[in-house]
Amino acid sequence: MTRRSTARTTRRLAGGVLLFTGVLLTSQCAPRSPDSARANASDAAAAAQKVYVAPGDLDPYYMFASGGHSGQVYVYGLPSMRHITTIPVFTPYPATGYGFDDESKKMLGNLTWGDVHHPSLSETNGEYDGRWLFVNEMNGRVARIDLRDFKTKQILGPVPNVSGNHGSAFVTPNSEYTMMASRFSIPIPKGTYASVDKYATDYKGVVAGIKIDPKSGEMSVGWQILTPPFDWDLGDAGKKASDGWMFWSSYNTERATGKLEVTASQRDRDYIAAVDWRAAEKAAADGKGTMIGGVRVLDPKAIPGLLYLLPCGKSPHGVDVSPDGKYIIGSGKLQSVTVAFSFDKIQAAIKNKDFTGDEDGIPVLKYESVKEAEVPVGLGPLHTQFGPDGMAYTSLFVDSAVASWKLGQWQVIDKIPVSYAIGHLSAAEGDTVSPDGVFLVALNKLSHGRHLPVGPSQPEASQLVDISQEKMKILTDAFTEPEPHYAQIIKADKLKPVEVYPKEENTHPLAVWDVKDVGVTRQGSKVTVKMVAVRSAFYPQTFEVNEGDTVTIAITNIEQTTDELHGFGLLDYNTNVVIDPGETKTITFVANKHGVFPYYCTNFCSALHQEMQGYFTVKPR
Ligand code: RUQ
Ligand code: CUA
Repeated sequence: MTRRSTARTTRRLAGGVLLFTGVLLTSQCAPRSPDSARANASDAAAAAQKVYVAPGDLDPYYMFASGGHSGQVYVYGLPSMRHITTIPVFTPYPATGYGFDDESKKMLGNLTWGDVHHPSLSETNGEYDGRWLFVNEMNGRVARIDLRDFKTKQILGPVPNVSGNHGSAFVTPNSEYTMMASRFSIPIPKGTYASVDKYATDYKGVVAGIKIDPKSGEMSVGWQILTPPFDWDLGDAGKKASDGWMFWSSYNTERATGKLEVTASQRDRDYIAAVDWRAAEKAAADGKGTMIGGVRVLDPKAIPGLLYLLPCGKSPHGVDVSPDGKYIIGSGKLQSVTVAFSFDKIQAAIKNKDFTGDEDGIPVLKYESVKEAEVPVGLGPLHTQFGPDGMAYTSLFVDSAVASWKLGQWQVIDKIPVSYAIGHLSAAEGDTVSPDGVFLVALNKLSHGRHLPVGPSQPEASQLVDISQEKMKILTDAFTEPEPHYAQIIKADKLKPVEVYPKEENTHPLAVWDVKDVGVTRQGSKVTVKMVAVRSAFYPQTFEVNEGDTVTIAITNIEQTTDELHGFGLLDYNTNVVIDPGETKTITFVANKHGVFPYYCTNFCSALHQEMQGYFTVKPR
């Protein structure tokens, strides 16, 4: 450690970062003997080797990390932790022209922000199959990214009745559904007014199944289940033993308003909901429930067997199903234990009506009857991920650490401090029925200057942890923009992305593949420009319209060579699109300013890239 960073750390400690002082003082400020310095150096060398991917070599894993309120998804290679690309989803992104062309603009609708939380890879038999990535966002939407080309293909929503879609986008083991849940209950359908004083009675929560077409991945609204006004937090789909069930954690089962920190912390226990989604699917298919906001909404009071509540420590956050599907892990986020609920015991309790009461007619199961074990992981357990052989890893926000433990033994095996304040964690293939172990990434909320200073707005820290041995080890630090709530890590060889769009697949009605077919056509005040982009020119190089015309420019990049992208930046008209090899994109706008407007290629493509330019002229009215 350099003197400068030691001084910084000390200042910061004096400034009151007390949570982590124990760790910092022992590991960073104690005097070092020459022996321990040597040991540290060889430790560092061993760690460096584990993350080093030689030039030209490829990482064996992809990590897809949520970009939080940036609205994007970030793609990393592991173990190098190199940021490879950004997939724009809910936010315009000039780097790829996303949100500027007609097709992506239409997908975004009127919203130009989203808060992406939980990426969920499509699955077949509980294994990531490398076809699609689903991501939720808080404005009641879910998106599908096609992993064939790493592009957003569909944004569904805002889905009616769902307000604050946090408990999403968890996919079921054969990608039957991606799930949704309301974090903020409201009177439904959306648009209904009721004073906040009526929160406990007139506001409703909703948990919902979004159907996925098995061939195309196209999503459509399935069914919704009406719930009391709890705040639904996170979810996970049952698998193997518990396939067909879905679990969501909740807070504010007090149904309180005001300062929730206080008002929603009165009870010792909140709940995990256990939803029989196959029963919900059947009830909806049988025409049960009522249409609210255009969606079939099922009332669990009227349709018994859909939904049960498991008492869980106060204000739980994550809920995670073990790879064999036998255990559901969750806990109060201020507890010092995490709890394994047994799926078998849940089923037995349901059968025996082992209930302690109900919430609006929804049965509450007896804690003692469904609890398998309490594992003393440490303070502030949030999320659990899994490795092979029953290994489990729980993030501890308050302790700022990861605890490893074993299913069935319920004992902590190891604990490792992270820097700092971990939220989620993600293990290689960690949500599948056969996790890989090997690596885990701690997705920390704070970075506290473990990087070059960049002003008050600091990145988040992600740390790669070696979990191949019983003793965990931090290998490297990486930083991200806001904010990786969750990530999933998939074996790289499961993905086979295309490098160009084959010409034969381009069915765009305005595509042209030969420069002799380009040109301008007019129908009244509607002007259509068919354009070709190819090294190193646009065809046509100039075109003219009249002020007030509606102009559609369809640009086809006729390259069939890897990496040969062209951009089309049109000055003063707020337009920039990037067209991949073999792709056609359209831009439509009204030529509401007369004059001469240069356009040029924004994506460096060849030695004569700078010459790739033209003029758009608009004749005054
Ligand atoms: S949540 S840590 Cu969506 Cu855990 Cu952020
Ligand atoms: Cu085409 Cu630069």
